[in-house]
This record gives sequence, C-alpha cells and structure tokens, in this order.
Amino acid sequence: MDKHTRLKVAIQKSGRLTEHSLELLTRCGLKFNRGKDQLICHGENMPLDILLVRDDDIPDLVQQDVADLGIVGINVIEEKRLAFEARGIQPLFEVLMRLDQGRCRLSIAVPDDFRYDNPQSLQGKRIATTYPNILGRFLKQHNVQAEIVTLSGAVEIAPRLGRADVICDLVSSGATLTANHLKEVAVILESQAAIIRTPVAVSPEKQDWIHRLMLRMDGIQQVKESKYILLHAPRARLEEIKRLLPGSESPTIIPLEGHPDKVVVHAVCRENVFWETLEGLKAAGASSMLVLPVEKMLN
Ligand code: PRT
Ligand code: ZN
Repeated sequence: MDKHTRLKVAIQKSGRLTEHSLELLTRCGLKFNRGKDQLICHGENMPLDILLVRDDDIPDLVQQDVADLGIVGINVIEEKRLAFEARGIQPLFEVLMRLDQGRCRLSIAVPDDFRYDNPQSLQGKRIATTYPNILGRFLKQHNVQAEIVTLSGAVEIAPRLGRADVICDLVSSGATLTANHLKEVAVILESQAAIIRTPVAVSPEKQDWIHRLMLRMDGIQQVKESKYILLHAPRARLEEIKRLLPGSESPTIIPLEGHPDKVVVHAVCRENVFWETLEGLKAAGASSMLVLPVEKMLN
C-alpha cells in the first residue's frame, strides 16, 4: 500500500549535492528529521520519503522503480544511460528538470607540455577517466582511436603515475588541474544537477505529488534572483521606466491618488536589481523605490 502512495526521492547521502538537495526539498515545504547515518528520512508533512544513497546508485534506483525521483548530476545520468544502452538495456529514467546547482564540466585535460590542437591530438593516447562511456562517445564522434583507462577515482594523478597520457575528468574551478600541472583543452559535457523520474506510470496520488513538487521547484528556481520592485513614476515617462526594469514582463500600473500625472509601478524583476538600475530609474523620474526579495512564486 505504502509503495503506491508515498513518493521516494533518492538524493546523495554525503557529497557536493547533499545540502542543496535537502535545501531544495525543505523549500518545497517538506519537514523531516535527519538522523545520523539514516538511509531513509520520513517526510512528516507530505507523503514523501528521502532515500540517502551514493550518487552513482541514483539512476539505478530509479531504473529499478525503488525510487520515483532522483536528484543527480547530468554527468552521472549520461554515463549510466550510455552504459545501459551499451548492454542492450533500455534506460528507464528521464530528466524532468535541470537545477541551478552542481554545475561543472567533463573535460579533457593534458599535461602542461602536451601539445593539443584538436581531438585528433588524442590519437593513440591513453586517457584516464571515471566516465568511459561519455568519453567513448566523444572519441567515436571525432573518429579518434585511443585507449580508455577506466579508474574509480584520483584520475588527476594518473599521468604522473604513468598510467595514462591525458585525463578526462570533472572540472569546476580548475584548481585541481592546475595543482596537478594539467590544462583543460576540450569540454565534452556541460553538467549540472537534475531531477530524474521513472517514465513508468505511477499511482494517481503519486503523480499528483510529482506534479506539485515540480511546480514548486520551478517556482523556487525562478525566484532565486527575482526581486519585487515598487516605485512611483511620472506617467509621461512610463515607457522609458518600463524599459529600465531588468527582466520584468508586464508590470502592474496603478494610479496614484491625488497625483494625476503619476502612477505606481509594481513589477517582478527576474534578475537582481542593482544600485545602478535604481540610479537609472531615478534619473528617469522614478521616486519612492522599494526593492523586496521574492520568497515564493507559483505560475
Ligand atoms: O560518494 P558519492 O559517490 O555519492 O560521491 P562522489 O564523490 O562521486 O561525488 P561528489 O560529491 O564529489 O560530486 C557529486 C556531483 O557533484 C558530481 O557527480 C557532479 O555532478 C557535481 N560536481 C560539481 C562535481 C564537481 N562540481 C567537481 N568539481 N563533482 C566532482 N568535482 C571534482 C572533480 O572530480 C575534481 O576532482 O572536484 C575536482 C575538481 O574541482 P576544481 O574546482 O578543482 O576544478
Ligand atoms: Zn559517486
């Protein structure tokens, strides 16, 4: 009975995506108690439980219908998808939404003194990676024959140990590469966290909760930078003022009691509002400006 009514969401137990994933669920309104070393967190106010697992296991859990949803990097999703396809298994997970967290790229990096002009420079080389399938696809697309050395970690030290000539690894700031005398030469996949779900039909109760969660998450992503701005504007310069409002679609215009030449403008700006913007608005005749953070948005 429970399996058909309570949503199971798999997230990373401990790592770069853990805090973001828990924060996202909290902002969706979920209350839960996270005990130490707990593998399942019971949602107290929603029919939703969190499974805390290794990130690499998340696509498999969704594939096996143990979890209905998962939050995991596109890098892991793509690698798993290609691995399943290579084994003739149809991947049963699809990306519902990309999230604004966990951004990184899967790149080819070479020792500082290695001359790289284009993918052909990799011909005949040994490439160390934990992403053999994504790398294999890249090499195939560029018609390059190279040896893929699959490692489970510490890829960046493989060239120094003589295990490989170059590497293919995740990069965010680039500091790890620099520290290991490597340089990034080609990006083969742009990644960020995403929500995956099983395309297998779920019960109507679960489907309803998935839909509600997606709308809430979409709202959370939208309000991240958004600001609510209120100001008084001379009616004659309204068009100019509207143009100056960053990323706002259709502001609400209200007459200002006792001032026929003025209006009140309410707008949601999808981008941050900086002092320079306010100064520009002031120069265009706006006054009594108020900028507020937006907490929730539902479209
Ligand atoms: O234990 P578990 O298997 O769950 O964790 P994990 O060690 O496999 O994953 P974790 O926590 O390191 O990363 C989880 C996810 O975060 C990854 O799958 C990516 O989607 C995303 N992510 C974002 C990153 C990075 N940025 C990142 N920089 N994952 C790993 N790195 C590593 C990279 O491998 C390299 O060693 O950080 C190093 C490079 O960082 P810079 O900043 O020096 O370039
Ligand atoms: Zn992992």
